[in-house]
Amino acid sequence: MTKPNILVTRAIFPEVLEQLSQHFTVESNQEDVIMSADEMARRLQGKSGAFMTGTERVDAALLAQCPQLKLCANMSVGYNNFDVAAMTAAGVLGTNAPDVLTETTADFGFALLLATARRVSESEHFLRAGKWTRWSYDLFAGAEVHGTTLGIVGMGRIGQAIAKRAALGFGMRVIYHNRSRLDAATETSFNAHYVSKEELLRTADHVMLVLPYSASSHHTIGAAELALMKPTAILINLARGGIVDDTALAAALRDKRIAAAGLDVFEGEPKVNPALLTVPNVVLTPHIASATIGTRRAMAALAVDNLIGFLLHGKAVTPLNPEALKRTGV
Ligand code: 8YV
Repeated sequence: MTKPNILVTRAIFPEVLEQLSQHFTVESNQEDVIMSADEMARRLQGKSGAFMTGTERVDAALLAQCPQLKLCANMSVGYNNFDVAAMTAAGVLGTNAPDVLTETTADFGFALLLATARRVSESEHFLRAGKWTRWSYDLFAGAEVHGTTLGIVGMGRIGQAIAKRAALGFGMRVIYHNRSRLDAATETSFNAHYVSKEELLRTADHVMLVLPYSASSHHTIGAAELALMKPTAILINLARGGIVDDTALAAALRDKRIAAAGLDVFEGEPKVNPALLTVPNVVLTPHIASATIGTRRAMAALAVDNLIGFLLHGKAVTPLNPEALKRTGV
């Protein structure tokens, strides 16, 4: 039997390519060149599957040029890089990588919250610059994390893993806002209280954003929402650029309308709004919330399982749009 052809759009662990090569004829991109849409369409010719990451866009224009394509396996839980409706219309299945990154990403939520509240980056720069000459009572005195109220916007798998850490590890009061309310038993397990977005913003000491990006979550936090937050509050964005209006946030940080922010994702990343680079009360990281070697291996393994499962056995592990298959009769 001839092996199906697939494209791996970005550099990946060599052993992942090796495993894929046992089952597929693989065109890879270990040089990690970021492809234009035209280049990707060209390299997808004759491919029935693609191993992708959150940095590649799949839309109607691309799909129209790739009639053989059957599966796009995203090594990412978020899939706002996929136009799922266009994929369904074209009979192309999408898969994502849920669950395997939940705990690691929740850990990073606390890494960012603690680094921001306790001014880790700012104080380290001060020390490295040779400015530390003596102890003083308020040297880099920051904000408390334990025992405070954490507001979580988006209470999916990662939101719940954060809530568990907050309640059980840091003795925090957890309030949350989500499209749907959790069942009572789950709420009780981390003593979480469902509130409106406005109440959350007004009452939380720290706000963590872990909701998926879509047209309806665009600028969930803008100038009006920032104005509701306490002047002592810290905002953490682990979700996606575009959920926060970065221009409004930079102004709020500059004017101390909120105390600080910890950001792992940015509008238009990898570009970062220059105004955010000039304010000291922000901790900035380059979209690394899921970046441990173990978790990245697990995310890649799930994308591989989806490619093998679907292209060789007709069954994906984590399909996003199974209705796409009705169109192709796969
Ligand atoms: C990925 C992420 O690193 O899974 C997600 O949704 O944001 C990150 O874990 C990124 O999308 C690259 O695929």
